[in-house]
Amino acid sequence: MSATRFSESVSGSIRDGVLVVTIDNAPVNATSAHVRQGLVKALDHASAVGTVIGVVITGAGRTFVGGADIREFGKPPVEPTLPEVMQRLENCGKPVVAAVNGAALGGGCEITLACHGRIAGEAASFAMPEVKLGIVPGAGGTQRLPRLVGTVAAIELIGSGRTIKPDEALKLGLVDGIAADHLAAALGLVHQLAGQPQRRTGLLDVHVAEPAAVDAASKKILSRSRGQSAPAEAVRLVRLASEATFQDGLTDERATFLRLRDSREAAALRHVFFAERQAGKVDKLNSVAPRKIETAGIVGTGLMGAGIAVAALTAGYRVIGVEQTEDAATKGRERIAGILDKSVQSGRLATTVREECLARLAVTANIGELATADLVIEAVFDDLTVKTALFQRLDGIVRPDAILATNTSYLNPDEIAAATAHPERVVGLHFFSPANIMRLVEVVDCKATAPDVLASALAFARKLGKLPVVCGVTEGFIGNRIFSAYRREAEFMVEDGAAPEEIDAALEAYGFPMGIFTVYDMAGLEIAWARRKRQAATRDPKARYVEIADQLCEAGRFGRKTGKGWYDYSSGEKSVDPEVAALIVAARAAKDMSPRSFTPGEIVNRLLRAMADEGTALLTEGIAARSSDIDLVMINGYGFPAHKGGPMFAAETHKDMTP
Ligand code: 3H9
Repeated sequence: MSATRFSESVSGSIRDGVLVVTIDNAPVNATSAHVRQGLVKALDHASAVGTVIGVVITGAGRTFVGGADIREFGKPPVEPTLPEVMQRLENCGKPVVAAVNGAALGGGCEITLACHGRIAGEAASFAMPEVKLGIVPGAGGTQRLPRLVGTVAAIELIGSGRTIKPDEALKLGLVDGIAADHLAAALGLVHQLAGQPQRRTGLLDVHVAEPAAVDAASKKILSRSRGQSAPAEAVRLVRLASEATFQDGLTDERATFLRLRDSREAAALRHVFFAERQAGKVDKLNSVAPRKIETAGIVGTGLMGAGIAVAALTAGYRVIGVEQTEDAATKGRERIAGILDKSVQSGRLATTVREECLARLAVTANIGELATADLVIEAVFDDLTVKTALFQRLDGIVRPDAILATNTSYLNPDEIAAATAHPERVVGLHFFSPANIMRLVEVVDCKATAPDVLASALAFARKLGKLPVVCGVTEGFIGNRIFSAYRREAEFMVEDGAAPEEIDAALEAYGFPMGIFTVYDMAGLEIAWARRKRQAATRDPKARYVEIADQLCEAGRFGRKTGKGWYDYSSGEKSVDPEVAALIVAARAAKDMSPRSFTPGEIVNRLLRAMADEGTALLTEGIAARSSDIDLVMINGYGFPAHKGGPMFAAETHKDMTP
């Protein structure tokens, strides 16, 4: 029978007496208004045609259904709503089975829950990622999932947004079966269910788990949610499923969903979602093909180089690590193997993948082996003389079409490029430590970088699973330049009267995992001190300069590793140090400054303003292409809370940026 079109994105055809409904709404089959309308029409059709015994729902392409259409959030509602579609599905008089061909996310997973049966294809996956968007499932997910998988698993899945594969879904009871031919299996299940009372998920009892297990699962989610409200609401709603009627649970869920959808937190997380999809897109590269990269050379296998090597190996690249001596090469290989081992222990890497990675790794003291590399990344000591000498040497070793990347944090990559015979093949790849874990990579488009070199660096970073953000050349690139402004402002405030611990507490209450002075102590104070000393001769003598950090360094207080910094760690715990307080008092007195008090709101406002102002300067100078890129850098590299959207988002959307 020919296909029937129920809406522009939903069509159906009859197979073995079953209406097979396909949702085809590129790119991810989101449940936009025409999908919802088409589904209802398809169900009406199946109910009306006597020869149809049931319905199978599937998705076109790689995705089953990617969830609600996030672009519709904030727009006037269009009927039918997704919860209404779910009611229609669940109450359909004929069996409806989901044939899950790909990702069933959020509202997509909720569609499967409202069906009377679920068959997973081998490429299927399931997740309720709503909390990552600052919302809770809003189409019955919090009430139906615990009825299928139990309260504990539902808390864990909805509270974390974690994606699961078919085998775990089967174990949990989320699906009835896994089949290579999911469509045929779903048709078989419809035939099995036809003529029997419908298996309505909403009518099932929630399996009552041990209260201690429910409490432990809830606590785990809440402990990770750092000031966000969606995970706590998700946990509350799942727990409600075993306490209230199905209808009351649905009503509460809907009200909570609508309230959260319109919250600042959800707006911020939606901004981050779309910002991530924009990142690394460069207009001038639209028709530029990247070069083929199969082998990555990494010069320097210290902490940073080893982390980059692990990221490249696990992404499938062949890696040649280069050290200065055989002994250092052996140590480098051990360091890389050690990181792979840790990944295996933590369950992030399969043992077989570790073996494959090691088989693709060579670490050598012979730099000549880089002749076969398609891309060479230097991760050596951050010193201009060292780096320019290395790049000049690489000129004579690598192939003419090989790309050279510098991982410098603060040096000028244009100066490094200028020292080579072919500056057009030089690009910056600024990784963050630990490079195998941190998602952010600043891809530096240098003065002479060729477009296909930039495109290749972006493609390489993406293949590593990183979030690449393009930036121009400036001291510290996007992140460290904003971080410097942030730190400078924090130090101004200390001089003005705020204690470091007050500033840290205000930042932590806002959502940063750590306040700036705690971060400063963790990273070590000596690197920034050395840089300040280098810059002393060129500093504007009229510009405000706070000497407290220098005085801490002069007293040997380099941070956590020396037991003392802005705080005292000699007891093993961080504590406020009266010596630092005295030093601050003396520094204020030396400048004749009388301290004033600050509220936490004032502290956060002033720091966010400093970050946003520096961000605006980066945009004006053309260093950053879009303000959302700046937000991503600060969120993914510097602990800015994602649920606040980043400093630029905070500044653009709220004049008062108090917590
Ligand atoms: C929800 O369901 C609420 C319900 O409980 C209740 C409702 C009442 N909507 O990521 P990609 C776009 S909340 C609109 O690069 P991939 C995306 O912007 C939703 N657009 O592809 C991009 O556009 P562009 C819960 C969406 O293959 C393009 O699709 N669902 C949506 O790497 C390709 O995206 C989620 O949170 C959407 N839902 O990954 C799932 N999703 O090309 C969110 C994507 O213009 N989505 N777009 O930049 C994902 O996780 C990934 O997109 C997915 C595909 C895994 C699906």
